[in-house]
Amino acid sequence: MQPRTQFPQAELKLDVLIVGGSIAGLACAYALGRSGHRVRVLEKDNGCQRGGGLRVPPNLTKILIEWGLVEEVKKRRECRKTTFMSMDTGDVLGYLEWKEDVLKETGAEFILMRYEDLYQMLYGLAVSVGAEISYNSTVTAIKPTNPSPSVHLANGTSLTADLVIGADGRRSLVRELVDESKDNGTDSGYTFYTVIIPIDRMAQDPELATWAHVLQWPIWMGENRCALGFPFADNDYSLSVYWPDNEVADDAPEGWDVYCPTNVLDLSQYSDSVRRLFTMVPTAQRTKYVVRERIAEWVDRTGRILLIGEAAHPSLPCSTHGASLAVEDAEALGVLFAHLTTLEQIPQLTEGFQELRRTRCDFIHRGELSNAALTTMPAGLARDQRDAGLALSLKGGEEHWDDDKLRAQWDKIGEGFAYHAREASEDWWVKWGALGPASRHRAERSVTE
Ligand SMILES: Cc1cc2nc3c(=O)[nH]c(=O)nc-3n(C[C@H](O)[C@H](O)[C@H](O)COP(=O)(O)OP(=O)(O)OC[C@H]3O[C@@H](n4cnc5c(N)ncnc54)[C@H](O)[C@@H]3O)c2cc1C
Ligand SMILES: *[C@@H]1O[C@H](CO)[C@@H](O)[C@H](O)[C@H]1NC(C)=O
Ligand SMILES: *[C@@H]1O[C@H](CO)[C@@H](O)[C@H](O)[C@H]1NC(C)=O
Ligand SMILES: *[C@@H]1O[C@H](CO)[C@@H](O)[C@H](O)[C@H]1NC(C)=O
Ligand SMILES: *[C@H]1O[C@H](CO)[C@@H](O)[C@H](O)[C@H]1NC(C)=O
Repeated sequence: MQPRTQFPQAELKLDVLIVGGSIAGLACAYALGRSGHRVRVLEKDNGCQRGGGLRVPPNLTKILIEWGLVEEVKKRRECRKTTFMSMDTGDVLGYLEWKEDVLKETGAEFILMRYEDLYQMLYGLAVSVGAEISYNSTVTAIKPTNPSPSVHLANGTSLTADLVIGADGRRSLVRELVDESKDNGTDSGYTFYTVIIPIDRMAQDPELATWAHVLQWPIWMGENRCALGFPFADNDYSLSVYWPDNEVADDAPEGWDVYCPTNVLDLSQYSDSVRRLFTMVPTAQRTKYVVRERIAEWVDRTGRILLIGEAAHPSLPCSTHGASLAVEDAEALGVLFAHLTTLEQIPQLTEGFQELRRTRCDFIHRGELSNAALTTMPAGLARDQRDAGLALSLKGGEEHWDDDKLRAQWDKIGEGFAYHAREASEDWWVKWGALGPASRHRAERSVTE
């Protein structure tokens, strides 16, 4: 891989500690390290294999290409189409297809890949710019000590840095310090169960074989439940089902580290094909959906402790944009901190980061929630209208899909794909950053929110 080499170097180079070494943490380590900041990542797990498949939308593909990963990206599977099916009958209700010209406008392809592959690419980039990555390193406390914040580890060590970044995911510890509202979230009553199925096994089932190698992600839509599948590697197919959790009595925690057997779930309300697919493997990864109100602050009072990725804006599990928002955050932070000249500027830039990224993340999150609502509608007039809209797509493609509401819905998704994190961040810098550490950011934020 060939990372962009001629990246501008920051005049003032910082010591940065990043808590969490998943997608957000590794991307951020690269984005800051490439402009000369000295970065250390503290990750609690042991760095072994993890996760399943990811859908990588064009905006993320775009950043990966700019980061020099064009060959890696080209190897992946492109995906342009979604088929919508009824969970009750299995009938095809309609299609959504990203046409070549639409994707061209967004600047890159929609691709499918392993979570592990994205992780490895970002790891390679982070190490290439000198980031130090420590595994088996659980952070137990973060303190806004003066003059610079400190991080405490489970083994008793304390470290300080000019800037501490919380990239520690949905159950963020750093957030507990930064967000004074202390919102622990509300259980939505839903869980996502993900299974990874060997494609050669699917191929033995005549009906499932038709999905095994099709580069698209089918969605089965039922009442308060849905299922989404896609092939993401030569022999791996991902299926995630969205599940009303009150049917499984236990209190598993949130996160990607919970597993359960597939045969204890009552799949009677899922279509035959979803049921067969899901139970082809013995174990499912379980991710509980905990709803958090918009997290008020991503930056602590000192301006030196900052949240990014899912720690700042937890999304729906298995969302299309979880990984892309995390990498966009990293790109934005990297662009801003390449302009650093004084320590006093740090709070201005961290505040600026929040200002810049908040609107985008809110927009994407609202879109994802309404897509989820659209695919899990209960029977009734609204669902009939949805299905009638979808049915138009069966009659000759997207051009005929002119139901206003649905069209507007998917147009919004298209807009999301076109966003360019680096350009947006550079624009912000030109407009506000170059003015120096003025207090206008706090003032403006309280006016606009
Ligand atoms: C193991 C794992 C597997 C995943 N698999 C998938 C998948 O298959 N499909 C999908 O769509 N999404 C998956 N995700 C979610 C996906 O990574 C996120 O949606 C998105 O990429 C943004 O993540 P993030 O980096 O902000 O947070 P996360 O990916 O949640 O990462 C947070 C990181 O912080 C570490 N951490 C947390 N607390 C501490 C602490 N106190 N000290 C040190 N380290 C800490 C965690 O171990 C983790 O590595 C997975 C996440 C994880 C952690
Ligand atoms: C983490 O610790 C475990 C147990 O001590 C060890 O087996 C593993 O190799 C360590 N992993 C890393 C990446 O250091
Ligand atoms: C504690 O963990 C940190 C981070 O992995 C490491 O640098 C340090 O050497 C460890 N300290 C002890 C006493 O083991
Ligand atoms: C959140 O959880 C913590 C620790 O479990 C608890 O002390 C706190 O009161 C909770 N906050 C709210 C708002 O429920
Ligand atoms: C990805 O691009 C889409 C549309 O091109 C855009 O709407 C979305 O905001 C982008 N996402 C990020 C995280 O930049």
